[in-house]
Amino acid sequence: MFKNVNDLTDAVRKAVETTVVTDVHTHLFPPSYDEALLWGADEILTYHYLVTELFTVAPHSLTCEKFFSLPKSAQADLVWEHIFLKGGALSEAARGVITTFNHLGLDVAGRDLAGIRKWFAEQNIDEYLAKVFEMANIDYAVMTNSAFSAAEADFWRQDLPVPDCLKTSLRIDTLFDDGWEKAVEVMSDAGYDVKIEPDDKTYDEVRRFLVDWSERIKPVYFAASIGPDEFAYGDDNPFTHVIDRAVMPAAVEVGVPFALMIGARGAVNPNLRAGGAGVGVADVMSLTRMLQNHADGKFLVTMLSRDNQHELTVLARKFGNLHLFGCWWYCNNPSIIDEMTRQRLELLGTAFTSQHSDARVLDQLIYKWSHTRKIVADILVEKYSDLFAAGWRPTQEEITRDVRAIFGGSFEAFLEK
Ligand code: HDL
Ligand code: ZN
Repeated sequence: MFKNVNDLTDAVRKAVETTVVTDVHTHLFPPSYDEALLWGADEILTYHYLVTELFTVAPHSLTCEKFFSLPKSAQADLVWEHIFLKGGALSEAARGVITTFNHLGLDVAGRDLAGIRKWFAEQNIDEYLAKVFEMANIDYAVMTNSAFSAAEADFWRQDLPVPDCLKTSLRIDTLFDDGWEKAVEVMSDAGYDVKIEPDDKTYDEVRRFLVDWSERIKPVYFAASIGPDEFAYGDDNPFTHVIDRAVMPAAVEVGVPFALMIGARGAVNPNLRAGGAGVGVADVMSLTRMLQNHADGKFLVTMLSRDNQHELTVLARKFGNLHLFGCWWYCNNPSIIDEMTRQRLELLGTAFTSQHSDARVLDQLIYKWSHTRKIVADILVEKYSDLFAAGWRPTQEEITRDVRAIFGGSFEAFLEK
């Protein structure tokens, strides 16, 4: 039993710092997947968040076309010059690079990019991957594995080694909206009897395609990113029919949740390529109808607009088959992580997953989790201090239990539900 609030808050901070996290959504790949796994100074500096920031300050003469035609190291040099040396590195994505280099023991104060690059060049990726997971204290990360990518299908056909710290998800965005025709082509080429104008047989075949892929890669969940305007469930439209007649029946058959990432407005500025998407407010009533119609299914949800968060969190109180995760993308900034985590704790207790890294570059795991742990620690110190002041006496075990819950424990309980 803690004698005073100071001992309690020290225990809370230690628990947040030392509890293992499960990273429920990333874009990482196994080292055996060739260059698909991004890592090192030039990749972390050309993360699409930083590239888009570069174009907010770069000279007009630097067009996207010119930039993307440069070698990766020259692209990184431009980001380093404009965002870090001339810009002050104050954005979350820039500060993250500094945090990562610092945690790796690299010469950040000296701004020695050449020396930093040299250090990365000396690393062995298999050992470095294990080192990064250990530094970030992550038990496993869930990858993004597209069911409609030829490279992905080729990788899984070869049965190449995948470290235990990486698990799969089945990414199915292509089934929706303007991807449908490509999805039909991929499934048809793979021997599934599907038509552009879907009939009952087509929906059954889409379901079989998803089940077959699931048997091959054993995904933790199905996943899709859906735009704010496209997320229109419940009307007599293709989106609703694919969900009702193929995706959810397959997810229930396989026994996995459907992870919906809602609100990315695609290609607002296509010139920025991966960084070109914006954000839009989506209709939470669409999700409500989906939950009402699929009580036998389970849904993991994160939304991109800050404006959607309160309504979504209240909805999570109404449906036991809905689990919220992460402060996604444009919400993955301290000011919004703080607001969202407080709101979720105050409305849901520990029945949510506080964060995911969305890491595209291996090294990012270090900063994405270091930054989040600090914010979560400050919030939990406040919440436990309020409880202590009201006479509640949490034990060390209970604090550890609660921290683990929002760092992956509740996610795993939801998967087993
Ligand atoms: O669709 C997604 O999974 C998003 O996370 C996008 O990949 C986005 O580009 C991203 O990396 N956000 O962090
Ligand atoms: Zn992502």
